[in-house]
Amino acid sequence: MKGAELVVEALAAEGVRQVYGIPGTTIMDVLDVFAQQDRIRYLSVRHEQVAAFMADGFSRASGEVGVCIGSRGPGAANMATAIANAWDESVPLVALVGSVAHDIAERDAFEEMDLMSVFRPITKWSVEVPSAARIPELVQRAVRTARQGRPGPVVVSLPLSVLTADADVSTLPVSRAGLPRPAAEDVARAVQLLRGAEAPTIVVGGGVDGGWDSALTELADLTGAAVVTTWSRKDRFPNAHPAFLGALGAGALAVSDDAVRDADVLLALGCRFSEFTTKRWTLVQPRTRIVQVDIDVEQIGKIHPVAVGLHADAGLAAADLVGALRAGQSTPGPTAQARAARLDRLRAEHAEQTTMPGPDPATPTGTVPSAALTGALRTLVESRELTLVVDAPSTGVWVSRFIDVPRPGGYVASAGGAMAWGFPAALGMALARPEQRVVCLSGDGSFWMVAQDLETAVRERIPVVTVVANNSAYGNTRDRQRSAHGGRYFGVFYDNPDLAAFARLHGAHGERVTDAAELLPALHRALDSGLPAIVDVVQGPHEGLPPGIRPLPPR
Ligand SMILES: Cc1ncc(C[n+]2csc(CCOP(=O)(O)OP(=O)(O)O)c2C)c(N)n1
Ligand SMILES: [Mg+2]
Repeated sequence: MKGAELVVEALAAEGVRQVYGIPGTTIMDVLDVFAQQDRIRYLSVRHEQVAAFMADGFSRASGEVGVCIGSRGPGAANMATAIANAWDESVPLVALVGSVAHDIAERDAFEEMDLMSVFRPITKWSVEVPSAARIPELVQRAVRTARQGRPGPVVVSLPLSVLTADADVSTLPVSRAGLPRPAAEDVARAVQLLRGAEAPTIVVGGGVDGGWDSALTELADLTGAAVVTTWSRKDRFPNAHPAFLGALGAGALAVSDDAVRDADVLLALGCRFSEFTTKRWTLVQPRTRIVQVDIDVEQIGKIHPVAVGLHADAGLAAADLVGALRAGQSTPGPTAQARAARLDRLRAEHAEQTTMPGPDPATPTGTVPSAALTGALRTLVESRELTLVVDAPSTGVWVSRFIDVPRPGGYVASAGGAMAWGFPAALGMALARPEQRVVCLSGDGSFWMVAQDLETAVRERIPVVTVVANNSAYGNTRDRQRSAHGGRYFGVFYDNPDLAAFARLHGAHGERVTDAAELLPALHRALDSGLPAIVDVVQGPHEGLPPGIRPLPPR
């Protein structure tokens, strides 16, 4: 077989169903093979960054590895932001990138780039395939590496000379390793600490999957712990559970932070104690004894010294902790009473802090305040089964505080920080699970970084509804000028065209909303259209500030 055929065979052998990409000289042989088969659906997009973000979304929604492809040099480099974001967020994806033929390498050939040096610092693994005969081994290993252990992105560089060469090899049997269980003695030590805790708190992180496994809630019930999630991971624990106190990180409720600050024992499940989650590493107190569970042993004790480390998959560790807690003695009465009293107090504070404030009376007429946007989205997710994808708009803080995730898979947010992740990731999620409706909330600044791919959504019939919080501003950074530069606004405001008209121009459904009362009906119409849709939510230029914060007058 030719190298290009082996690439497609290797992907198919690993169960890859879809690949997103943009053509270029160095990968045309692979495209030619895609054209002649129907096991893998190839979708052509309009920017390589979008291809990689779509692969990210596909991966998050399917639990499989997302795959994207781009040509050498600039095509590959265009994927870098999305790959770095996947690296930050432990998302398994494989990016295939073309590169110059071996026989002309190291001469500054056209678009030649040292791709390994570009990608190594932002991937779990980057590899250049040296010969056609090694394609099955290295491409299949790329898929396995992306998925196994702590997941992450892998870049595979495919020189043109390798893709056009012949090799007499076939694909390899698929091999998978099971997930690691914690050592029994570590579980016993953890249980001993948890049994004696008067103020236990569980921090649920991205290492916990979004299936709301009953072991998690049982763990909360058996330990009497308060439960919070890390930043952007509010979907990892049933929000209606009585121990649940919200997500940490940007815009966290005071009570979520307090539950960590006052903990005597902290059980961290698949959490890397990131800068935002920990308020720049000030939240966890030195006296708190930590039980840390992580699939990546390097994470254990990296930020905070731990009393007990469990090197394990978070779900299996939760199940084993539940088993050991059930089998052991029960917690002494006075300790159990102290926990219950603490949880009652925290719950009361939580109820108070999650009451949404009314719209700011200073909201300019003809615009929609964040409170109304959040309220409409809340009603929508409560009344229709859909996935709400939240990009990086300032309104993300409102969503995190005031919208409870109603069901597993009901909410997906990015913690990597890259603007523009939302719309393409939502496309990948809808492709992974066509039966699931997907609504993306994006900022206008973020949406415009990837808006050209509305054409892809229409052409490929991907009916994602994108709600654009249109404040004609880089709101998040405008807020920095408010808080740190005395309201000297510079480089943060711009003008937008009518986004509903932009949508209709593409054959998508468009709604433009200038009055809060119109929003919910517009959202329903957009979903019912069955088309890709944009809901342009017109906001004032200072909209998106966290609840209770007022803009400063411009200087
Ligand atoms: C790719 C990228 N560029 C720049 C930034 C810095 N940044 C963070 S938020 C933000 C503004 C976001 O504006 P918008 O999407 O309109 O959302 P808003 O805050 O206005 O709701 C910027 C520029 C970033 N996070 N990612
Ligand atoms: Mg904006």
